[in-house]
Amino acid sequence: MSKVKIYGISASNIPWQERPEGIKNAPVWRYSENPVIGRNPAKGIARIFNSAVMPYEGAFIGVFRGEQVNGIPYIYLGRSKDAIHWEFDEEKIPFKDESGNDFMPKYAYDPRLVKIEDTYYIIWCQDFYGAAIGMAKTTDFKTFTRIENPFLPFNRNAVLFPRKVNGNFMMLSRPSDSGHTPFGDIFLSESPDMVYWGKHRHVMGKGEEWWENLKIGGGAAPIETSEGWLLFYHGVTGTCNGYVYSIGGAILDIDNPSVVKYRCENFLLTPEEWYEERGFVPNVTFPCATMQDAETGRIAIYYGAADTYVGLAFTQADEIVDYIKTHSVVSASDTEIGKR
Ligand code: BMA
Repeated sequence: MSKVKIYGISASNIPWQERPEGIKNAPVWRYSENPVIGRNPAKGIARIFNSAVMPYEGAFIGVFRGEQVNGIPYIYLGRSKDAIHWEFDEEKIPFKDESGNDFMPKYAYDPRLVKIEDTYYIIWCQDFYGAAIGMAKTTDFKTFTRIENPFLPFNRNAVLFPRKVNGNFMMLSRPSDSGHTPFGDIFLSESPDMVYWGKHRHVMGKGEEWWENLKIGGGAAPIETSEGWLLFYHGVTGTCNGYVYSIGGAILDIDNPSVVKYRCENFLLTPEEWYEERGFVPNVTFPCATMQDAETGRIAIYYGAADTYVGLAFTQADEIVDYIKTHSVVSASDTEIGKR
């Protein structure tokens, strides 16, 4: 029984492996059979990475960033009985506009999947006269209706909260540039209706610590816990050989999520394995989803590896919350409400 309580969607059949002996740093360990999705996973798709999954009807469903063999990314639906072996639809997700007409983005990448009340939302990055956030909703994973783009370009890494807070939908995002964005902080926006977004607040900036000293971005949808919103995000540093993407952790205030209560000064996971260090873009670990089990506190983290593979890692709510709190360093810009 986990001491830290987890609220929201929970499933006891998520993948799990016990913590191996000998972990010296953060209590996060990789699935021994990683990567769970390898190269050329489906016809016409060269690589799947940076993808989001969730429990669905006793099994699992996911939205996957599929890099087509022409190099253009799109989002594909996948299903699995065990959340490890996946089958992908051959066709891209057929997005429609609100009148039911085809409405496909020019490209789409880094999808997140979040259930709020009875609706599943997919949030991704796409062209809107520049890189920006696209959104769609579905209730049955058959019909996918695009909704208004929430923000102006340039913006990436949008992550919805799994419930309304103070009566409004909440979304994290990371304003960016049109290229590889050598800067970036996480902001929070809210909306009464998923159309109009405002009350923008700064949540947290790139870190003091070297592993996240270039930019940060939201990762998995925040997990509601008795300690606050547990957020797995990515932090980036620039080296003479390019960017390195690690996974970080923070806990946001439950009623005012622009306020950071705890922020771990250490990365939770950083590229170390061959599938993280070697691929289309080396040295990338990029979380897009977690699944959790409230009873045991088990958390499964899904992350893109080297823009080529999907990796799976595990942690446990009590341990990760304790680690983040024990190693927390917050700055004034983290703990303030984020309004100037
Ligand atoms: C970011 C995004 C991610 C990608 C990362 C590393 O800007 O485009 O999709 O994983 O770069 O290439």
